[in-house]
Amino acid sequence: MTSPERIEGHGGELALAALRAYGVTEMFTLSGGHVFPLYDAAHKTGFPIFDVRHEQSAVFAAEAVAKLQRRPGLAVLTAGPGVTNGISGLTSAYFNGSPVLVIGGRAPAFRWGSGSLQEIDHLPLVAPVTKYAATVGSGEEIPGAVAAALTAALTAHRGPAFLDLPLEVIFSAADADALAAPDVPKMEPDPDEVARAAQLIASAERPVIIAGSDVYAGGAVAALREAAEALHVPVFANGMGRGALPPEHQLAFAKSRRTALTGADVIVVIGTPLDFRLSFGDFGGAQVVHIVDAPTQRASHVTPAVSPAGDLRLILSALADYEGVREDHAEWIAKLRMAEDAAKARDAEEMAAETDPIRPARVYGELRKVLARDAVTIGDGGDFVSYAGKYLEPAEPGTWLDPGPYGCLGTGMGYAMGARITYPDRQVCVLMGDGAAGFSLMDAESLARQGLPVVIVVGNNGIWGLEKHPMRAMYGYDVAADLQPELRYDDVVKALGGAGETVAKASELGPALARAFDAGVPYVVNVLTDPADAYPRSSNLA
Ligand SMILES: Cc1ncc(C[n+]2csc(CCOP(=O)(O)OP(=O)(O)O)c2C)c(N)n1
Ligand SMILES: [Mg+2]
Repeated sequence: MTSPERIEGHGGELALAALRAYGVTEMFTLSGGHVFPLYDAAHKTGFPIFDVRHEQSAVFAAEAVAKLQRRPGLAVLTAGPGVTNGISGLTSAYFNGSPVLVIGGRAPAFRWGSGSLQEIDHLPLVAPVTKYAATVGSGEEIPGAVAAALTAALTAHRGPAFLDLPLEVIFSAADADALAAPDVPKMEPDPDEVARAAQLIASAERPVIIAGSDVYAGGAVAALREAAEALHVPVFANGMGRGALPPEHQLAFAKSRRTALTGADVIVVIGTPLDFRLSFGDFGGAQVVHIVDAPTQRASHVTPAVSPAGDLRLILSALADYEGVREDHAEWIAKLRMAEDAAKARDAEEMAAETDPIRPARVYGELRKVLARDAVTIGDGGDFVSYAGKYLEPAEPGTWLDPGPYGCLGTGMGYAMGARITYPDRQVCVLMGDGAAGFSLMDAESLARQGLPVVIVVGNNGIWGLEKHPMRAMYGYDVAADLQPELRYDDVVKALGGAGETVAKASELGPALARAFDAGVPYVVNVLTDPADAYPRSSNLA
């Protein structure tokens, strides 16, 4: 019997009831006996289970729903190797501030040390890459442990959490207090710091905003727009912040970043770290305002002029309400617009270029013609994905998924699964290097078997391009950088229950993409691209 206040059942049932209370609506998993009770609980109550061929895909899928839907994503992994295979996914979620919960099975506690199958203490392995990690000691502690893990995961700065349930805890019956809906604390910023930031931005001559993933994660997209409009500041974006301002907005910029960062006198970085993607926060003479969603996110390697910390919506709304004197920055905005338009014209030429072999730019030129405004695009690869970042222009926030600063290859199929489940009716398109394909393409089987169609455009240059070109530049030769040329990744996916085709001529790209989006199954457009083409970058190490 289960009352609204008390809940009875085996450990899997107690856990699932608590997870539901926190808004978890599906699990991603790969089978293992240690976690059967969670499947039993799900099966009996119609809770969706999606299964994969490698645990990393389960965690990446959980991360995708967490990133896109801004609620917890759940991966259930079996004891030992199931959990260790999920660690790159957990680490990516840690770097990305994604509220992912991994529940692991665990060898029985009562005979710990006797050599049970897959007996290993997961906590020391996952502790450095989670916000919360614990072993649940008894059935009645399960709801409280789920609440603690998910509250930690959902509290800014967000991030992953881990729980493992020893065999006897997950299989035994118990009763426990049922959970109410979560109460996630919001941090109020220091008003003086916010006022100082507003004043700096308003009185700057050439300010720039760079908005990152936490702006989307914190539900602060509308507040960002209001702040930018109120203070007349051009906006660039990275990660999930891309598309925060629609591309046609007069303050939305993407391609004039270098002009902006070298010319600005105040650079406002919001909801993203001052890491390698942003010159480690050192922009020459410009003053930096770093707005973060928690004090832990303040940089320790540079000292910004001011760094307000707290709920981003509150901070950005306060900036929008600033009542002091402000510059209109019109000249600066006009200058950036000129640079932006010139860069756009160059890009348009590259995206239309008729070359043989095909250059990646053309792939994106053709893709842009068929992508809907709300399409979800996912990057998993090296140079091919750098080009995606350059040429694709997300029009809505929360539609672009890249691996983030951890830069882990292999997110593709897991992210695609999470995106397809989030948006059953939208286009979902993975841009995948041929090297990256090796990490997760087997999970095209999981997508095909579970009726989850996605389009996979493989940039097939036959090399680990982002490594081969830099190695040649550095040493004059390269090793361990070649792949089989012209490999038929489309045939691989056909064999796995999907479909696809290989494209060698630019003129064939458009029709192939149209077929792919109509296919209704996982579909590979395997594009043979020019191996000589290298993405131009200032630092070639990745
Ligand atoms: C898990 C993992 N292993 C290795 C790397 C190093 N790495 C970064 S980019 C890259 C090459 C990717 O090649 P491919 O996916 O074919 O894309 P291309 O650069 O050829 O377009 C490698 C090996 C990484 N980022 N992640
Ligand atoms: Mg490649």
